[in-house]
Amino acid sequence: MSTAMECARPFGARDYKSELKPIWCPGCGDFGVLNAVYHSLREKNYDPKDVVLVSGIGCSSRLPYFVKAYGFHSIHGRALPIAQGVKTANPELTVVAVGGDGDGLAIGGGHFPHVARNNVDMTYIMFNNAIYGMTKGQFSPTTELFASTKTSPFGLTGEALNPCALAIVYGASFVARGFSVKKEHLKDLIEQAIRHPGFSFVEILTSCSSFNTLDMNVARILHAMDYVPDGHDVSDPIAALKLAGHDEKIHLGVLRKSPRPTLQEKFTEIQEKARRGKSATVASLARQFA
Ligand SMILES: Cc1ncc(C[n+]2csc(CCOP(=O)(O)OP(=O)(O)O)c2C)c(N)n1
Ligand SMILES: [Mg+2]
Repeated sequence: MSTAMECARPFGARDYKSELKPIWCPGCGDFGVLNAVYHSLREKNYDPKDVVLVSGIGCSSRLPYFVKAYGFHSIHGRALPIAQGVKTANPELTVVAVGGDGDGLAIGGGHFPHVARNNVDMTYIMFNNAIYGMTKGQFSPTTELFASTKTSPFGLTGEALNPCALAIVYGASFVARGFSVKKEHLKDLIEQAIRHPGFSFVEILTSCSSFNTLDMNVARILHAMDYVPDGHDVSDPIAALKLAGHDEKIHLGVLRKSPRPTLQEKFTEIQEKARRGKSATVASLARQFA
């Protein structure tokens, strides 16, 4: 379970800042996300030595460089299996995977359902700028239909995927959507996601000031955004899907929460069953066939 470790002193947001200065473009939404990450770690006084950030490749995936904690800037699309490995090897760590819409839904799209169904106790923050930012403006799986980009000069024919709807269908036990300019709200969502025992997914709508001048920009989101209504039942997957995939509004907030045994708890249960002789362990199978 993700717990803030007991530590000698309270940490300030500065304690999570590394010596490296972000090299994102002026006006990039990723600065807002980074700031929210610092403040969410400070909120529950996580000791930097107990935190691991794992990323793929992309502008957003550079985030671990700018946080004073353990970090692994890995391979395009492979943050999730690496993060699952880190958590499995040392369940005491607070593991946060970060990356872009391209990283997580194109090349890495095959990993997402599996960490969700395993309910690995970690947080996955997806920066959704609806474009491949780092490689300068190719469409991504979340780019709007008919958008003209470097790789769809006459208009994109694929319809945009909805990351939160996918997370809900994949069975993620916590699903939320934030917006990079709503810093206090975003900080609160990330903090809740890290504290949630199980796989937490946070989609963060963000902007690419250099290569996404498409529909999915700050002005459009500001116009369409709304907060999850007060009476929303996070335990109801259909209600969560309806909000996640709403035609006109972009709902920000916690869409879904469904506590279930984590991967670690399931391991323990299997070991316990084996100890009580209630499951087919390798040894018992060997005896059966001896
Ligand atoms: C195996 C592999 N294929 C392709 C690339 C090239 N590449 C680097 S980043 C990237 C896309 C980044 O887009 P996204 O994940 O949305 O991140 P952003 O830069 O928008 O934050 C691609 C295709 C790569 N580095 N490795
Ligand atoms: Mg992107």
